[in-house]
Amino acid sequence: MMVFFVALLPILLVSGCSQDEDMPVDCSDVYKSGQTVSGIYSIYPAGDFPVWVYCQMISDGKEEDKGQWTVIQRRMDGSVNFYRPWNQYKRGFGNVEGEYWLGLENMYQLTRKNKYMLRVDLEDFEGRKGFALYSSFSVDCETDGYKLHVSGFTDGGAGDSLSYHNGQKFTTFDKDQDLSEKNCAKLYLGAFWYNYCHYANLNGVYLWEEDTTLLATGNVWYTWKNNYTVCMKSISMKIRRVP
Ligand SMILES: [Ca+2]
Repeated sequence: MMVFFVALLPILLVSGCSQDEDMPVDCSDVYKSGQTVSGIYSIYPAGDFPVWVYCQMISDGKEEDKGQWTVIQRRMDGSVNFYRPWNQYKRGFGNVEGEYWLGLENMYQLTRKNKYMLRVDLEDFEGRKGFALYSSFSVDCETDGYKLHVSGFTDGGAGDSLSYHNGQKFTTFDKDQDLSEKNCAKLYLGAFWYNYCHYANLNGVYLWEEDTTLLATGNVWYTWKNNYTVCMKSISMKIRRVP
């Protein structure tokens, strides 16, 4: 089975590094080029080298979901360890066929040039689904800590666990940029735009059942269950360019 990794080394760039005008920046471009089936495609967030990404092209028919989503984070089976250092959250890691993180630098490169909306899709272990939609999503550059900007919440049943993280820098266990006197990534075994510390811990530990041993260390989204012990079976964070 072919395995695609996020942020592979540049695929042999020929003659200089000039950007081809037709290189897709994101999954919207891929879609407009005629690739309308969900799957793995290469995009060029910074214009110079390709990054593998999962494109969810299919719309659910509702106004808030026109498809053409660029998936920036995905959990589905616990196969990838998300407790990782800064450099890996910066560059991206995992397997685009399954669980992965697109990388903060790619998120910054995408959202600096165009406007994006964000949708967070969640599913629990009972098969219930919910989502949260944000009309605006962007990430600042590394020197600004990859600070998160998110606004324009619409409830898809999961409630709003992300607005609390708006304006926060990204924290990993080896880079503390949160507001707690401790390191929230170490406390909650994840990596996120922690505040003091979280309502959402989407990069937290993948747990197969409700676990109260270590409170709030799972991949929780507090406002859905009003509970820090119910973990998610699957998560996808995905963005789509808006005019
Ligand atoms: Ca801290």
